[in-house]
This record gives sequence, C-alpha cells and structure tokens, in this order.
Amino acid sequence: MALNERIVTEAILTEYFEKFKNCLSLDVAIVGGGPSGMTAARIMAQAGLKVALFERKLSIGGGMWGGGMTWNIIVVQEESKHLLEEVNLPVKHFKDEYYTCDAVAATTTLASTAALAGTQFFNCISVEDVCLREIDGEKRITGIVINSSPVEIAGLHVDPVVIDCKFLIEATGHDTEVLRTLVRKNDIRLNTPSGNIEGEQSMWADVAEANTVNNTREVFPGMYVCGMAANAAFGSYRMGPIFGGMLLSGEKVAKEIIDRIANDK
Ligand code: 48F
Repeated sequence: MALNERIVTEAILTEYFEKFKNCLSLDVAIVGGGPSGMTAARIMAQAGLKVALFERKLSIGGGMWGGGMTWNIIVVQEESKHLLEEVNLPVKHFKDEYYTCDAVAATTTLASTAALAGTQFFNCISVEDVCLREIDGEKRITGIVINSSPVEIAGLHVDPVVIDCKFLIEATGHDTEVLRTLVRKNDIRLNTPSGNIEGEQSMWADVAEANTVNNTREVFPGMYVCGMAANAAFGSYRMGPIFGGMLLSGEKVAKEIIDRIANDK
C-alpha cells in the first residue's frame, strides 16, 4: 500500500493532542529537563503520579550532555551513585569517593527511564508564567502558563495556554526563570531568608553540593525548587561538573511531593 502523508499528519495530531489533553490537570508539572528535573520525574512517575516535564529546548538533558567544558564525562560522589545505578548506568570508580559516568549515556538514560516510567515530555515548550490563586487565605501556585518555544524565540505576539498542577517543580537551573517571573510580577514573599531570591554565588563545590539538597524545598506554596534553581533561590554556591547534588536534589523533591500527595488523599 502506498504511504499516505495525510494519515501520518493525522496520527501526529491525534496522538499529540490526546497526550496534551490528558495532561491538562497534573499532579506535578516539572519545568526544566536537566539532571534534577529528569530524576524527579522518573521517581514520581514510578510512584504513579501524573507528571509532565516541560523543556524549552528540543533536547531534554539541560547541562549534563557536555560533562565539564564539553569533555563528556560526569563525576558523582559515593552517596549519589545509586541514582545512576538504579537505572542500570555503568558507574566507574575513579578514586576515593569519586565515580565517573559517560555524560551522553547518563543524559539519555535519565530521560529514557523517566519517559518509560510514564512522564509525559513536552519539549520545545517554554513556561512563561504561573497561575496564582488565593486558597484558604493563602496565595498558591495552581498551574503553569506555556507557549511554544519558537513563538518565544521569534518574539511573536501569541498568547499562551494553561495547564493545572497540584505542584510545580522549578528545575530551570542557574537562571531560576519561573521563580524570577513569580517574584517580578507579584507582591509576594518567598520562603527564603530575605523573602526574595537570594541569588547564586561563585564556585565552592563542597558546600554547594550539600546545600543543593538542603535548599531543595517548597519556596512558595505549591512551588518547589530543585537542582541549581534551589541554590540560586536560597543563595548558595555553584559546583561545576559534579552532578551528585543534582541527582540527590531530584530524589528529595520527588519523595517530598509523593508524601504530600499521599497525605492529601
Ligand atoms: O541547567 P539544568 O541542567 O538544570 P539542573 O537540573 O542541573 C544543573 C547542571 O546541569 C549544571 C550544574 C551541575 O553541577 O551546575 O549546570 O539544575 O537544566 C535546566 C533546563 O531548564 C530549561 C533549560 O533549557 C534547561 O534544559 N529551562 C529553563 N527555563 C525554562 C526551561 C523555561 N522557562 N521553560 C522551559 N524550560
């Protein structure tokens, strides 16, 4: 039978918009497909939550593809290597508490295991704002405002659409873009020492790695920060090409939200 291009188009349209429609009301919307967001996505999807991950770029993976300075090897510490091993990634002991893994294998496997666990991926979509509501006298996040990345990149004046979520995970990395938009547009106070975004500091890997996990928390009702966004929100250091803190941060945010949703039922 001759190939029918119209059916190919119909298949894409039908399946994509069915997926989109099924995601109009999420348990968790993750913004940013770096190592912390992908790890959180996998663990929450495995726990049966309805999770979607929104990534501005075509490729999922954030800053993990290039290891350090494009030398595509990542380094993790002993206490985080289980998060690579549980998705069957080969992890090699280097020395002392340091382990290495191929950056491309790690990035593709974290994305693949999250997808196969049930995470719905929306790449090439930018989150440009959030929805705020006053519930029981408290303002909280109730959704995300999304647009097509090509629309954003071209600077076209096209209105976005909305997806509801019980929780939003801000995993946009160093720029904390979604949190910045929340603070810029609204007269609100964050759960940080100053009530504002504290800002990322220069390189100090030892302190930064531990702080990434400590700073992974609810920064505003309904919104958690993880990965580098957690350090930027709560004012800690950068750590460069060591990825253990990112993976552990994704694990922590996933477990906290799984517990919150279970307790709300
Ligand atoms: O920066 P990124 O990899 O986040 P992460 O999980 O990991 C940080 C490390 O890669 C590295 C590091 C490790 O030691 O310091 O930098 O904290 O990934 C963030 C992703 O979010 C996307 C962006 O394209 C990237 O892939 N992103 C940023 N803003 C938006 C967004 C947005 N508004 N909408 C959708 N995606």
